Amino acid sequence: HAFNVHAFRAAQRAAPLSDFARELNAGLSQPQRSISPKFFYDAAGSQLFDRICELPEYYPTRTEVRILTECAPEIAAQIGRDAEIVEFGAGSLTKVRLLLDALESPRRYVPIDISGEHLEAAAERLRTDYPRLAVQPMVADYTMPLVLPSREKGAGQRVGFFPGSTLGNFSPEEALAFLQLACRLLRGGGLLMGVDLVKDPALLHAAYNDAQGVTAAFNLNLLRRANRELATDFEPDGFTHAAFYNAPLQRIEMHLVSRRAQAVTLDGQRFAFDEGETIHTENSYKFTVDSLRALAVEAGFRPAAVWTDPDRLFSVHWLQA
Ligand code: AVJ
Repeated sequence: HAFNVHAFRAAQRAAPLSDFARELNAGLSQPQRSISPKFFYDAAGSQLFDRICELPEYYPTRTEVRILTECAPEIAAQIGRDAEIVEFGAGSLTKVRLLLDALESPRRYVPIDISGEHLEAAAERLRTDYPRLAVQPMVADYTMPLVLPSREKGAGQRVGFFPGSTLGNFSPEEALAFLQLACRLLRGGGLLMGVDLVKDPALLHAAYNDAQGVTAAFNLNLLRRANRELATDFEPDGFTHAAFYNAPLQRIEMHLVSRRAQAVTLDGQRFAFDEGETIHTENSYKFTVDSLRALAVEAGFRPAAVWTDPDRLFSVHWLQA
């Protein structure tokens, strides 16, 4: 176990320049400025995201939870007994409980996350609630090749779990690359993945432009985080939230729009913004059941079952590896 939470934290403390500083600098230097959505999730951002999941307009979380709950017996039948679950990008480890509750004698659970901060505490709570389950968190970047603990003797299928439509944050090329890696890792087992579906753009628009402004606060938190961690001097009211559906590319785009001509300093470097110039902060791709299954085939999977809600807002796929 070369990668463990404590070693990672020690390495983080020693890091001279954070990933955030480096990527923000690179992102602000491009003609279309951008920053990866992975930086949304500091403590404040994670809290705002939890509030997004409760919003009346934000249907994905509650719809996926409903599908996982209602279809759990069918999902469990596909997976079988003594399974080993590997979750890609595990946050608070709540959705996996729906799966664990439905499975017969799940053996091992390996939540993989780039941030070890809350992983060990969440793992400990899970150990308390599932005393027969071996919970083995890994701090790693799951978009890079990684080595899983070797399979236990007599274990059932190795099953990847990738809920929340996180796949939608990847470009089509990145999504294919991730699925290819996952397919290799899960050979002989499968991937259980939740993805958001293409739908009426008005519903999509509402989900990312909520009336209470929580999504706006989530987006703007990136600038507050930069001010907190990197001592940048973004003015809190200098930017506004923008989110729209890019129909040809089947994705929601989120941006931060400069309200006026202004300049920001990062690491002694000055970045000038025109009025209306944007920082692209997120893509959230939407899929059809068929487009997702075609992508999975391209990555080497055999798409098996798919579950959706009656309104076809969201989908959960069982892809055999
Ligand atoms: C966690 C990437 C699935 O795209 O819907 C929610 C993030 N951004 N509101 C999404 C998000 C704005 C979310 N994902």
